[in-house]
Amino acid sequence: MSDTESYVYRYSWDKEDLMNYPFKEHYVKQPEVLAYLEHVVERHDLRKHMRFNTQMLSANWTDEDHRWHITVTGDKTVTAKYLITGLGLLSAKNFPSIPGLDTFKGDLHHTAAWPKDYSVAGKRVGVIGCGSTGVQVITEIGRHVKTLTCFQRHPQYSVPSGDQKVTPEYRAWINENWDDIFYRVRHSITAFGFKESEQSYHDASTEERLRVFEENWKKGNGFRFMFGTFNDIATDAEANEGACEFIRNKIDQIVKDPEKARKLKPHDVYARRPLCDGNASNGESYFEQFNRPNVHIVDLKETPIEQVEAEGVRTSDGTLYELDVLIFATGFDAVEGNYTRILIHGRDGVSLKDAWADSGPTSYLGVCMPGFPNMFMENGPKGAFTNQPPAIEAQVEFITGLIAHAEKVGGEAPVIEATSEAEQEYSGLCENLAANSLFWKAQDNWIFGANIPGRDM
Ligand code: NA7
Repeated sequence: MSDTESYVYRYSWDKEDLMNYPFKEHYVKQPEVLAYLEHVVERHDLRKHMRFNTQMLSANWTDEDHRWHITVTGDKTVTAKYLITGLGLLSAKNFPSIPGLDTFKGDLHHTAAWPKDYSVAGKRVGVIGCGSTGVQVITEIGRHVKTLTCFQRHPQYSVPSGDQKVTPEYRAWINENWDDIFYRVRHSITAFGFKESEQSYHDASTEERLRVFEENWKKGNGFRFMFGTFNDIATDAEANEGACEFIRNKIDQIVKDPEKARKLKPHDVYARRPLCDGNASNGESYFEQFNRPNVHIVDLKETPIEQVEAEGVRTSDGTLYELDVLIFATGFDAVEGNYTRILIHGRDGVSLKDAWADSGPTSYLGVCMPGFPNMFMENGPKGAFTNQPPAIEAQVEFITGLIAHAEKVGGEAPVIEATSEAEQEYSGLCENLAANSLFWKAQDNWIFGANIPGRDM
């Protein structure tokens, strides 16, 4: 399930399609996301531009002809004036290396490559990871499985999504307001389509704080809870702790077993990820799952996984959790993982990996990199931390504008390249913004690519 409301998880540039294309719930699920993308491809006759089962192996810029020389699988080469990468921020799976994993006799799956039609019904299931996907999986399968053991590294601040069926009145309201909706998206910080709060937590009374948190808990959505309640939850430690305390109280109220509630309650800063959970299919929340006698929580800080064995997972206290299925909801090798895997060499044969070796993954506007002329990254490092489709649209507009200009004034072999000064100035801005936020304080945060062991951010 996308954690963005359906009406702003789509393209804004086809108004007719916005008016007519159906969506049945407030949050789109994977099959609907795929169906929508396929629909857009058909509608705009895009398939003729696509090559499937074609992996880019390397790309080399040559100054002699101002071209990218790209090798793809099947021993083919492609020469291009411009190279635009759409490698995604989150697409290289993170599979933590756990001793004995290959000895496991049961089924092993990653949530990012879920086998269609695979059923967990009646099985003994283990889930490692409880980030955005983990909480959704746990919420969805708890009622179907024989046992569900959730292996948790950090407890999470998860709020309800507020998912529900789309009523005709709701859809009519959206259709009447598309222009305003996308104006608000484009003129907001997070691009989620809700009004971001302009009020400081410090300017509200205790009663008002509670009222605002409660109101937003009921409306649902993790980003709304973080950015729609008060304007300093992500930047001010006291405001942040106010939100944390509210969520911890909710966990205490929801989870009946005090030992499970203790393990589920986070005490660190609310800045790892603004999670939300629960979908329209059953209306239940993540925390409610732990009231089921078959759903267990294992705190990996107290009892780390020692090894995987043929029958299941053994933790440091000697317990063997017997499992038929082990699900990795462990996320992605985020941010630059996709880039450094592919051999992209810019000017003078310097690879992206080497260009980022000292500075860490960087860019100008999340799009361009000095030394890599005529290469543009969709969602590159230091891109926007927002609802992604509008951010991608803004990047596409920027890139196509640059190319159109270069084609007009650049002659036969135009070169577009960010300067090092621009990249450094932009990087400095990003680092200052991040330093003034609390996101740095959450350990092992994928937002900074710090969820992968050995990654020095
Ligand atoms: P996330 O949000 O990165 O979550 C991955 C989860 O896996 C998270 O709970 C991690 O723990 C956990 N994890 C990662 N490595 C380990 C190891 N080695 N042991 C135990 N647990 C581990 O990925 P998702 O796929 O859920 O979502 C990605 C984004 O998609 C999401 O943020 C939204 O923006 C959309 P942690 O909590 O970090 O301690």
